Amino acid sequence: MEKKINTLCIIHQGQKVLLGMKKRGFGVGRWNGFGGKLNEGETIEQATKREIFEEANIIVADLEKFGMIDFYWQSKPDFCIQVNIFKSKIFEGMPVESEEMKPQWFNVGKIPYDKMWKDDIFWLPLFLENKKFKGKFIFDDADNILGKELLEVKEI
Ligand code: 6U4
Repeated sequence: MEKKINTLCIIHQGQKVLLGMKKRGFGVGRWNGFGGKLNEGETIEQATKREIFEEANIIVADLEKFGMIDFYWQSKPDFCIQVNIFKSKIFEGMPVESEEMKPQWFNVGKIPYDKMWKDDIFWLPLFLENKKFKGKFIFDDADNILGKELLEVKEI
């Protein structure tokens, strides 16, 4: 089994969240948190901070892990992406558009779920209620959900 470790960070301040429109590569055209793969020798937290700085030009001061989800595709049974989902409430700097992401604030009541990964509508409401979760989603080749497991947990 080839398991790729990935990070995802969403800034959550009261009634608003900072998302980014992915401009290239994997997940292009979708609103998402900021994140990506780990560089060699990095911890998951270090990669999370580096990615949000590269993608939105902000430095996060706090990181709390809220979720861990394994994503599988039916046509690639030996491949999995593990996404480690973090919340940050405090950051330095002003979000700036990068080559990879266009940042935008959204009200928690107006999350653009129809232009996001199809799993987000299941776990993002938990995240917004400060609930922690673990799960697994299986997609077809068009990224439609074929199977899901999602559990609220006390600690990740
Ligand atoms: P490059 O292009 O090599 O810099 P990198 O930024 O390291 O890539 P990338 O773009 O592959 O990584 O990261 C994918 C991002 O998408 C990560 O933040 C995790 C996130 N992601 C992957 N599957 C997801 C899913 N099903 N739902 C979701 N986010 C997902 O909300």
